[in-house]
Amino acid sequence: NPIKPIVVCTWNFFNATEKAWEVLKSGGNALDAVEQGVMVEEADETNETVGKGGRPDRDGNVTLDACIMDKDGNCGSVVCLQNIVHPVSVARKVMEETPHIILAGKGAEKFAYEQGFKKEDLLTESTRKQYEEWLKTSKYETTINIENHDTIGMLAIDENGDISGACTTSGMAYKVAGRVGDSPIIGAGLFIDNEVGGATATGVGEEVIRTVGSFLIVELMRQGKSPQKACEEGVKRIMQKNKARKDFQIGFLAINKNGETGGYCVHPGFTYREYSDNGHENREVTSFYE
Ligand code: SD4
Repeated sequence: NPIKPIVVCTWNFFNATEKAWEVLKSGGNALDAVEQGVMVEEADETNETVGKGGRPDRDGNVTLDACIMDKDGNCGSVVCLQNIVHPVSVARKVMEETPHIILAGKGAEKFAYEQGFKKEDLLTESTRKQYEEWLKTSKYETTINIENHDTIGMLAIDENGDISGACTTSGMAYKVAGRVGDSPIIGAGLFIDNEVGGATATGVGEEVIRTVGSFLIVELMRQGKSPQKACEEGVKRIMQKNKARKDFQIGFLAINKNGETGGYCVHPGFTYREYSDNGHENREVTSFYE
C-alpha cells in the first residue's frame, strides 16, 4: 500500500514540515502543502539562506530563487527576485496566472507587486552586520554544510496520491550579482512526475545544474531504481565530473509514487525530515565521502 499522505523536506526544518503536514492531514492537496510549508522558512528571519534574512550577494542585495511544480507538470519559477518575502508564492502565481514558467529580476518583482505582494527589505540587522564583516576580506568560499546549505526543498503526496514539490533559497551567500542557482530551475533543483515521484536538491547549485540532478533522479526511479539508489547515482554522476574536488556539498532527496523516500549527499551532514502516519522523523543520509 502506498504511504500517503507524506511530506519530506531537506534539512531539519521542523516548523515547515509541521505546517505542510497540517495541510495534508486536514485534507489539503500536495501543492498547497508544499507552498505553505516552505513559506514558513521564507518568513523565518533566522534562516539565513531562505527568504527574509537570507544572506545577500556581494553587492549587499538579497536575491531570491524559488520554484514550484504540481501533479500535472505545471510549474512556475522566479529567479533573482528582490524585496519579496515569499518567492514561492510568486512562482505559484507565475504558474497559475501567466502563460510562462520563469520570471526574472525586475520583471518578476513588478509582477509580484501587480499580484498584491508587498515590498519589504529582506536584509536584517544580523545579515547586514555579517555582510559588512565579509566585505573586509571579500573572500568567497563554499563552506561545506555550514554556510551555504539550508535551502528548503519539499516534496509531498496528498491523500489522493498526487505529488507536488517546491524549492526556495537565497542562493549562495555573497554570490556574484545576478547569479542564479539550481533551486528555481525545473529539473535541476526540483522535478516532479506524478507517475513516478519527485526529487529536490540542496548544495552547490552549479554542480546540480550541470547534471540536471532532480530530473535525472526521477528518470532513474522511472527505470526502477529506489529513491535511495537514484539519489546515490545522482551524486555519483556529479562526482565523476569532480574527481579532484572535495570542497563542496550536495544533498539529494527523493520520493516515489509509493511514498518510499531516500537521500544521499557528498559529505556527511545532510539530513531530511519525513512526516507520515508511520511517524515523524529526521533522517541522516549516507554520503559519498565518509
Ligand atoms: C543554490 N542550491 O543556490 C542553492 C544553495 C543551497 O542551501 O542549497 N543552499 O545553489
